Amino acid sequence: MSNTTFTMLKPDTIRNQNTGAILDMIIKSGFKIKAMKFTKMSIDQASIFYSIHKERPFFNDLINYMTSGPIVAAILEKDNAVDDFRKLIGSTNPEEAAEGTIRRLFAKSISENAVHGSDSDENAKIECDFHFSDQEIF
Ligand code: IDP
Ligand code: MG
Repeated sequence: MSNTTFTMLKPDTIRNQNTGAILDMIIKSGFKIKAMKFTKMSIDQASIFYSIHKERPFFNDLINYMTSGPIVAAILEKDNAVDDFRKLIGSTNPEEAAEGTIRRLFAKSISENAVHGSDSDENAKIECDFHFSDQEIF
């Protein structure tokens, strides 16, 4: 069991001015910030990041959305980080997300769903390495 996960506050979160409220929930839920940046993915970067979904019908929409504006990328630390963070964000579709979860509170649709959270320890490591160099992690 790893204690690290990776998140992105997606472009809708930044556009809707929910960055502070969501970061506050994350921190108050016991996650420590190990790395953080305000950045914007290129089409090429987003295509690599989401390459696991390249055959899905929503792939092009996903890449357009994730490159439509800046994001906040962060590495988070907590015991049981991957699973606890997935619980905090809730289901992919906000209509199915549990009460009080970030997606239930802030996401508008299954596509524009406010936040990303790694789905496994293995992918958390890949995603942290994709966005951060060793010197950017504290
Ligand atoms: P996750 O973010 O909850 O892990 P994934 O299945 O890994 O969900 O999908 C990655 C992202 O692709 C979602 O967060 C969402 O932005 C988008 N997405 C997933 N399923 C759909 C869909 O059915 N229609 C449109 N967009 C989707
Ligand atoms: Mg996923």
